[in-house]
Amino acid sequence: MASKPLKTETRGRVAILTLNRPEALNALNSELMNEVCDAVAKYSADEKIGAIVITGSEKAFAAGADIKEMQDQTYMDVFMSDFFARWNEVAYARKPTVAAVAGYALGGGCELAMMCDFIIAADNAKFGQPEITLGVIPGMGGSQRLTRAVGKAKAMDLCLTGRMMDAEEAERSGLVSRVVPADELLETAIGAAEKIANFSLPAVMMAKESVNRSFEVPLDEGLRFERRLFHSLFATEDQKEGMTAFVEKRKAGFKHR
Ligand code: CO8
Repeated sequence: MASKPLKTETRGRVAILTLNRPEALNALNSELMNEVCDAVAKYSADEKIGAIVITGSEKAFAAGADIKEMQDQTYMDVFMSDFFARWNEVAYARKPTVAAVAGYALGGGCELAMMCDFIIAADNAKFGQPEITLGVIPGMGGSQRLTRAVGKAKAMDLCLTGRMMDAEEAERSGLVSRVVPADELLETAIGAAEKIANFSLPAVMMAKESVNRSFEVPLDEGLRFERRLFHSLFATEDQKEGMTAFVEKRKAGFKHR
């Protein structure tokens, strides 16, 4: 029996989704998309889970959308099925998501990582949007999220030449939040997720929503949105607990986790 293309496990309040198609360097096919999106929906709705880590193998986070699945598709096929639109569900997850990237994160793999709230990279990670070498362009956000993350010059360079950038360049460019040795990647990502998962969940979700909002609206609207969310958190017990714990010089015990 073929092994499952996605492995899922939980550690405390963290769900870990591991892309598992080693024979294809975790190329993203429709089955894997559905499994990842189902898992993200399931764990987002699970009150015992406070954060989700998405990872791959040491050789590849994901080497792109599955070229063999796409090869013979026609315009009508991809248009009528709105091919791969479902991946957006990862970007719209309300619970925080962390991408732990080792090895190749190319094409759809880079785009999936960018749908997560932030990326922690192993020192062997390689990012790129090589679609141009296949006669197409990025289709899951590569020309949009990458440009917002690294700016026009670098995004154009990557999308037009199809070259890869290593972890050091990715961190320098603002695509990844941290680079760690490959053998520490998963523990670092789970540690970050665990930390997030133990804060007040409404505050975490609002922080995520507010940062994401900055990409959608003018500054003044974004500032107003942030301020209103900030005000609303004073309706939570966790605001009282967090501030009282600080004043009493003890660790906060958040209730809404
Ligand atoms: N799709 C399918 N199979 C793949 C893919 C892929 N993206 N990448 C690797 N594989 C397979 C190979 O075919 C090979 O299988 P087999 O042994 O059966 O031939 C196996 O994985 C191992 O790969 P290699 O032998 O090539 O391994 P190397 O270590 O020599 O090379 C590379 C690694 C450099 C990563 C190389 O595999 C490569 O270039 N892969 C393709 C990278 C790429 O072009 N990715 C972009 C794909 S297009 C895309 O992602 C578009 C997304 C947007 C879609 C949204 C639509 C709306």
